[in-house]
This record gives sequence, structure tokens and C-alpha cells, in this order.
Amino acid sequence: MQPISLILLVHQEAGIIERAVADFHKKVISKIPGSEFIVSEDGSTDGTKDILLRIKEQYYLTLHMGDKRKGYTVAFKEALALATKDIIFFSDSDGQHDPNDFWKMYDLIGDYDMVIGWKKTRHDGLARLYLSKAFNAIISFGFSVPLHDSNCGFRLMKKEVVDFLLSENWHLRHCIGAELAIRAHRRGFRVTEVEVSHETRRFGTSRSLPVKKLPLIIVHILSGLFKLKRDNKKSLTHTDGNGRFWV
Ligand SMILES: Nc1nc2c(ncn2[C@@H]2O[C@H](COP(=O)(O)OP(=O)(O)OP(=O)(O)O)[C@@H](O)[C@H]2O)c(=O)[nH]1
Ligand SMILES: [Mg+2]
Repeated sequence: MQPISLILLVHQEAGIIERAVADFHKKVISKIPGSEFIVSEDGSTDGTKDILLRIKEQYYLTLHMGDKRKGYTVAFKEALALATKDIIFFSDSDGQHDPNDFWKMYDLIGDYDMVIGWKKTRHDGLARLYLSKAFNAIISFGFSVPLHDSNCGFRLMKKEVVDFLLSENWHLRHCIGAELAIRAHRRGFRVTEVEVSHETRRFGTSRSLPVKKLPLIIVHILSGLFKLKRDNKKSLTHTDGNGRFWV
């Protein structure tokens, strides 16, 4: 078995983080010798930091912590840069995913470079479900990446893809998972999806789409997608140094 780097992103998860770490350790890390367990936390004020420091040695954690909240995308990029193994597994740490689903992905990584979770039966509010459907339709038609859940926070990637992604500038602060899928696909990496289970968030409140900020978030996503599309055109455009170009 090839060892993996398992990454959990954490912000304000005092109610669930110990259970989540124990679960991922028992069901994944302890079964693949030589693997590493990276936890990237920042800005928590609810006791999450103390819990992580207490369980660090018990679960052999590589802790990456910061006092100020960095936001999901920055935290994600920094955590990916810490991974040293050839296969990198990433999951949200809010207890909504089942670590056992990792094995479906691991079975596929010989044939694919990125395996993304598809929360087919999703436990989120109605508004979020519709927004997600619309978003994935845009990704599918606009970028020819026909995934049902392109932004899923549960995925397996080869280090080669991650190294490529880390070398690029990212635009979609609110949907970085989808952007990574698009960039990998565009570069010719093999991207696929696999159905995973999804539980209701039991601890803490849902934070990812605050109603008040929704209009701004949508504008930001659309402008990010536009930039991504433009990058795409640029990368498909060749120039000969004399101002002539072809596509
Ligand atoms: N390190 C770090 N982790 C974060 C940050 N924001 C969110 N996370 C973690 O990223 C994961 C996903 O964030 P969530 O807010 O749960 O996003 P979501 O799953 O789309 O939405 P809800 O579960 O409905 O809130 C969780 O495990 C969070 O703890 C951040 O700024 N820094
Ligand atoms: Mg969540």
C-alpha cells in the first residue's frame, strides 16, 4: 500500500474535532503504514487549539496552527504544501464525511490523478442544494468538467497534480475545490468522481453560505469563473513572439 498524507482543515470545530481525528486515524491512517496526518488549524477561539495540542502525540499529528483566521483557500494551499507523500487525501473536519469512503477513492487512484467525492444524498438546506446544482451545471457546461459535486471537500489527489496546482494562481475563494478540478482537468490530468455519504452538521453552525453575504459571494464566484475562463483562453493561445497568435 502506498502511504498517504491525510489533511484536515479546521476552524472552530471544538465539538467534533477529537472524534474526527480519532475516526480518520482508526479507519485510514492506522491501516496504511508510513502515512502522515496533517491538521491545519487557524483562528479558532472555541477551544479547538487546546484539543489539538492535547491529542497531537496520541495520533502523531503534524500540526500547522495560526492565531488569525486565514480562510479556507489560504489554509488549504498551505496545508497542501506541507504534504510529503505521493498520494494526498483531503477532508473537511466537521464530521459530515465518513472516513471509510476513503477506500473507494484509494481503489481508483491507480487509474486517476484526482478522485472527488460526490455527495449524492446531501444533508444541506434547500437553498444550498439548488445553488450547488446551478454551480455544477455552470462548471459542467462552461469548462467541460461534468462533475456533480466539483467543490466537494473530500478528495484524493496524486502529489504530481498537487505540485502543479500549487504553482498556479487561484481565483475562486469560495469554491476552491471546483477550481482545482478545472485546472487539473485542463492540464490533462485524469479527474473522476465517486459517490460518498454525507451527514448533517451536528456541531457548530453552517458557515459556508451566510445569507447576508450571499449576493457578494455570488458576484465573487462569477467574476472568479470569468477569470478562470480567460486563463483558459490564454493557455490555449500560442504566440510566436511577433504579435501573431493562434488558438
Ligand atoms: N484552517 C481553516 N479551516 C477552515 C477555515 N474555514 C473553514 N475551515 C474548515 O473547513 C471545513 C469546511 O468548512 P465549512 O465551514 O464546514 O464548510 P461547509 O462544509 O461547506 O459548510 P457547513 O458545514 O455547512 O458549514 C471545516 O472542517 C472547517 O473547520 C479556515 O479559515 N481555516
Ligand atoms: Mg461542512
